[in-house]
Amino acid sequence: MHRLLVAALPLLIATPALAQEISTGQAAPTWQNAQTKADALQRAALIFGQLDRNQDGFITQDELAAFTKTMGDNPRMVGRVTRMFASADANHDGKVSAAEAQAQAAAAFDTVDANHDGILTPEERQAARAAASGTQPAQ
Ligand SMILES: [Ca+2]
Ligand SMILES: [Ca+2]
Repeated sequence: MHRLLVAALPLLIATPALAQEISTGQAAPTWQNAQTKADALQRAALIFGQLDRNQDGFITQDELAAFTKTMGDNPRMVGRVTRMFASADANHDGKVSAAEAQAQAAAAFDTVDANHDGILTPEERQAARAAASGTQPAQ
């Protein structure tokens, strides 16, 4: 039942503050800061290291499940993470390598960086977040 869930990788949202943002729709303070591509890749590497618990160079389904559980398995967050993992797992072997993680982070950065100036502004982040969520919490 958690086939998709366990194949998820939160390359851009794996810090608690950012996960909180995803789950609540509220911007975390760190999310407001402009970010360069180098920052994005560095953060992706750090996140990868945290998620790769056994340090084998791959984020596996079990490791991902452990992360989402830590984050409370919020359905919206899990759903977004699942989509990110699916796009990161370029060779579809069910796990994400460090290289795949870096490529995903770079691609995600370029997607959010609407004017391609190498900096993510709060406005660009907000636009990307709105586009990614698709649904707003309007009960
Ligand atoms: Ca691993
Ligand atoms: Ca892979």
